[in-house]
Amino acid sequence: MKKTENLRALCEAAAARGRLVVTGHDRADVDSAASCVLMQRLLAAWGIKSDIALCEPDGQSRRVMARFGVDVQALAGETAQEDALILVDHHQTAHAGRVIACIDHHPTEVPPDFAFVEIGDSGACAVMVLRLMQEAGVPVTPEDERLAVTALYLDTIALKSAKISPEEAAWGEAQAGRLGLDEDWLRREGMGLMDMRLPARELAMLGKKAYVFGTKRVLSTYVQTDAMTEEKLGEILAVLREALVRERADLWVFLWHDPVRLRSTEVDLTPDGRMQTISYDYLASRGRDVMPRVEHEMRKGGV
Ligand SMILES: [Mn+2]
Repeated sequence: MKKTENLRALCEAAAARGRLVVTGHDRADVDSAASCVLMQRLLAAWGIKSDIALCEPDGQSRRVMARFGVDVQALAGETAQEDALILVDHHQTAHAGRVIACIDHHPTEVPPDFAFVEIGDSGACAVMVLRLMQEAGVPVTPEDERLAVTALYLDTIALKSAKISPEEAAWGEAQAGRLGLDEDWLRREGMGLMDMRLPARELAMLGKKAYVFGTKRVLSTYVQTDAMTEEKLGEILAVLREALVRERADLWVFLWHDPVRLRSTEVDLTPDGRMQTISYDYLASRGRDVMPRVEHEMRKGGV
């Protein structure tokens, strides 16, 4: 059976039995929100009813999705034990429900065992969902394409992250032009430079994600800035050391990306007070470059 027919059959069966919910990762970003919206449009084109449940959508997703007429706050919600879930933009969940499918772009050594699993290498999950719509032969509007291309810019630090291939970056730029997207705005939003006058306790918690690798729990946050100082970094690390112990994690991976100088720095903190710093002479991708190495180390039992 064709891949999309398999997905359709699974979703039809699940929706006939109860609620079908599409959900992105916690602290949903633009890519998660856009992936949910496009997935719901694919399901609707198939005549399948679904709900979207976003967990704690971030400020950028609220701001950006509003431009597409989507109120992400209205899509915020919880899942229940009896729900059937489609995970987009992630493949591990701590939320209630039975996962029937996942579409994601975060590589892992141990792919999940759901009825439908697609883990690809696009710079944005929303682009993967757009491709599914095209493969399924359902109508794709320029607005759907604009949404996917916007997610691509914002999930790849304006097409500069190592997680996007040169071919896809060129494709994204060409599509932005063809679709009449405001590229200056995309670049600014994509770089997402943070105001470093914000308190360290806020800067330390941006883009927070939790990972489970075997028995180990890893937390990670990052900031995009061209103005990190020794002093600010010291304050941020102090906040993280406390949070690491409080949240009983085995490792905290903090990254700061400098989209202007095209560099990333990773600081790994462990509960025993040790710290490891890794410098990248490019914009490293958390999902593509950093977490696969961390996953490998954690599953081996070391840090
Ligand atoms: Mn993503």
